[in-house]
Amino acid sequence: MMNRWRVMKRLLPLAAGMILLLSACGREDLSTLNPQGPVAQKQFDLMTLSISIMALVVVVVFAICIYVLIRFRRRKGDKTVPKQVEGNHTLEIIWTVVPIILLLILGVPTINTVFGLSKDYSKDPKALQVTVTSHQYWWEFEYPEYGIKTGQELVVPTGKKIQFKLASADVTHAFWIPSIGGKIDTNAGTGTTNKLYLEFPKEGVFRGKCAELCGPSHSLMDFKAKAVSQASFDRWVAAMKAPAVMPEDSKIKEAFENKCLTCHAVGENNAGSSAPNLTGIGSRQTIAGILYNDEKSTEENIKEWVTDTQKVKPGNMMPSAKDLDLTQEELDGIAKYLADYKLDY
Ligand SMILES: [Cu+2]
Repeated sequence: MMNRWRVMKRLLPLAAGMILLLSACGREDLSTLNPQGPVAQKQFDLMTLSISIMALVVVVVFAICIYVLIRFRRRKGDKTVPKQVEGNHTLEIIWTVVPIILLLILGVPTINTVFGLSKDYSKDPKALQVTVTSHQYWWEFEYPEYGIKTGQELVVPTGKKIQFKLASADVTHAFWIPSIGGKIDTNAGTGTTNKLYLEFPKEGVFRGKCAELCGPSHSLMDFKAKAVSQASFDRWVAAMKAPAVMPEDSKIKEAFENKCLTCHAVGENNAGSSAPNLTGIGSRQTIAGILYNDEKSTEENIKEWVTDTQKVKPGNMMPSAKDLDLTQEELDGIAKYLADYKLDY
């Protein structure tokens, strides 16, 4: 007994550590159990309903089972064969009708919700349209009504239906913001656009994930959904559409144009879309979706990322500084310029 307690005591810190780890240490919530919008709420309600029904069935079945095991067990010295029964109409009706009722209670709201959540708001003038393109391993968000594109951080106004049209540029990924709703596959190839609508009633930053194994950096394919007021969203759109801010230093500007803007884009120059649009990258919460700018400075994170992109996200398409022939001076200059490239909204 003493021994067992000692082992338990030793395991306690490990258990506590696991709980901390599983609760993601206070970063944005990745849980579907804490819904932050009506879509996630409906999905959560369905989970609650189905788990309650299942729990009820388990409790009733186990109670009957345990009762029968105890009440009708063979007692000492009892050699008689139990009475053989076959076909009890009352029982048969009960165990046919009860599951049918339970399935109806489960099925009707499920079908209702599934069809309700697949409503298409792409023709609704009050809804905001966003085109999502997934890439190994980043997310592109295009706002066709405004002619702007951004990467990794989706900015949306609160209190509006956001209608997403989703597809992939390479392999199958899946778009998922656990506390807001989802998930839905983004498929590669033409004509395989999926649709999903979400709502963000509260302002805040919500973490999104790729939910389809898509390669070595699948688990690092994070994005953010930032819900802001309509006024703030309008300011963001205006700032995104403003002329691009370029590096002041001519040498840095040249390096940035020749080595970064071949794939990336800034400001109204939306040509490059093989890599994330960098407009206002200094205002984003992370670099490369996973390097948090409140842990290290944005500048340090950009340098860490560009110095060895494969170390940060194995298998991604972004070349590292040495492949781009970036000198230390150019890297420092570009990192500083990008970190200072903030949007006011
Ligand atoms: Cu993915």
